Amino acid sequence: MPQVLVTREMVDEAMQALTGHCEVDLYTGPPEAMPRAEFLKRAQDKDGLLTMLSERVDAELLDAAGPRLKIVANHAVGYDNIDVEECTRRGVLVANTPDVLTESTADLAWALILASVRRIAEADRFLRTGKPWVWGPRMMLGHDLYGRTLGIVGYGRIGKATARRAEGFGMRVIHNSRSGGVSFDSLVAESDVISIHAPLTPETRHLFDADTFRRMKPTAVLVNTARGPLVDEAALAKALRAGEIFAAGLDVFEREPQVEAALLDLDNVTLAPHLGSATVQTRAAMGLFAVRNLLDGIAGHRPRALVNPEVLT
Ligand code: 8YV
Repeated sequence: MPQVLVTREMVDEAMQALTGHCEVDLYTGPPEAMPRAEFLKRAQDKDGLLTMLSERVDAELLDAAGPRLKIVANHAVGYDNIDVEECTRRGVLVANTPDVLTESTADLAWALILASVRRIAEADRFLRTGKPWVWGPRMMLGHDLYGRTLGIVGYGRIGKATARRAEGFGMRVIHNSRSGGVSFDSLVAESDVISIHAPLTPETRHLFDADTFRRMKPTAVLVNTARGPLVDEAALAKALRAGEIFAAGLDVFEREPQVEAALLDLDNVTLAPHLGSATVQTRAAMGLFAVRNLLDGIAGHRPRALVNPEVLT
């Protein structure tokens, strides 16, 4: 039977789909991600790896895994944790799970947009203090969405799904991406809400830095459900504290699972622990997709979502 390593327990349907097809080495250690040394050790002699966002698959890991390895199936649409070029050079397939998480991630972007403009997390925290309060017309004012501009950075599947939802809120939408739309500078200057949906690449790292925040409207909000390092978190904390922008909603962080300490004291940021695709329906679909990719790759078939088709040619 083929040997596979699963780096974190998936939902039941997905775990059951592996049963009978391969021998599973499942990491069930403490809730943190698998320590690197453990990953290097347990990857050895596996036919396939089923990985999550923070397991780095690079030359060192591929050396440790050895020549049996046929596929790395990532339980995510993003694969910035994988050195795809190195996998390709060694004939190792890389697969991801696109499409199935598009709508749930767009929903979470909107949850953070609404929480940011209407101060939902702050309001909830306030009431839980038990402090006395009297309703007043100046209390916890947020901003309208209707008639204002949503700027989408990265106009792929999730960016488009987020844009579609804007119609219901009566917003104007602009976007910026590698293939078109308005310039990044115009988007930053014109948007009342900016939602990030671009992949993490050397070009997009710290796309949002101190200089970008200075060019945003002081009433604007920034939401990131893509990858943490697109935003300079320390600079964001400063901008939020100084009132250079109104609020932010973050589902992803620069050094996950750590959150920049300076953000934790701020009331105008809403935080979530990377929950973009965290719904019962989506996680079942993602898990089954990743398992299908893994088993196909091991059996010598073309996985449905293959990132490096060059390996097969
Ligand atoms: C994953 C994600 O749940 O798909 C992605 O790229 O960020 C999330 O949907 C996470 O990466 C776990 O691997």
